[in-house]
Amino acid sequence: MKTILLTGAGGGVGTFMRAELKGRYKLRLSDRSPLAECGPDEEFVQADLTDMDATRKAVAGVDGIIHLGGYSVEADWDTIHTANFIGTYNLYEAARLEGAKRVIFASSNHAVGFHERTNTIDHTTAPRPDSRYGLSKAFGESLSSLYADKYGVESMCIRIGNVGTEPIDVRRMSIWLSPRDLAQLVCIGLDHPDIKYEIVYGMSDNARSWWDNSNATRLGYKPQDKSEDFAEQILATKTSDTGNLIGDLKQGGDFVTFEAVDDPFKPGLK
Ligand code: 15L
Repeated sequence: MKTILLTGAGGGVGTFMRAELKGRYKLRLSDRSPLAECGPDEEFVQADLTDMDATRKAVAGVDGIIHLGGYSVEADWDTIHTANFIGTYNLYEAARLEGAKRVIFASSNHAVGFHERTNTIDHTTAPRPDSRYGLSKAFGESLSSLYADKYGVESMCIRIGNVGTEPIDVRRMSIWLSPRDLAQLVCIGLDHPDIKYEIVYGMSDNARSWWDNSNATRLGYKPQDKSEDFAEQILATKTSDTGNLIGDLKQGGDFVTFEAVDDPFKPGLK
């Protein structure tokens, strides 16, 4: 069994991944705070990814890394810079120094959130971040590309939509990702023999998607869950997600308008 480091193991998505990947890999869990307990084939290494020595110790001897650690929504610059820019840089640098071959980078839909929902975008679409958080994910994608080209650290960047047991609103019907479909993508990223640097979208089989996920399909991804199964219940209660025109128009929803909208028709937002 491969030994895989899971950063951000104590978070919501990390908790889903522990359950989904059980028995498939030996998991080395890391987080800033201690975890309650480890299961069979799990070990815990406490690490703050802003501390390079601690990060190297967490990475030493693993075959691959699932990098979920960091701040997962919009925040002030200091928070995003520390957790997502410095943390992700240290992680990649530790992977290079310790010889970890493959990294799964949890990118986000917010790296491309300024695209309109009517635009179908794919893995070749350049970032169009909707927030400092989205910018940090675009940075992570570029960092992955640099480390693949220059140092041979291979990466799959997953532009994750919204992970949960079911989609929670109209926008999430387009970007929903079930835990087992995320696990399938992660396993492809870790085990596919021919990955150097890839971008895929982290979504289930969503009929209302605005993403062309043919790159994931090419790599063997066959999502098992469909957001349409929840359509009736969601559409019965919700039509707008954000309560404003621009947020409902853009893929990133209210990350786009957060801090930006006094006047939703501001030219910069169009
Ligand atoms: C993300 O990237 C966030 O980590 C998550 O908390 C959600 O806000 C999600 O995007 C989303 O767009 O729904």
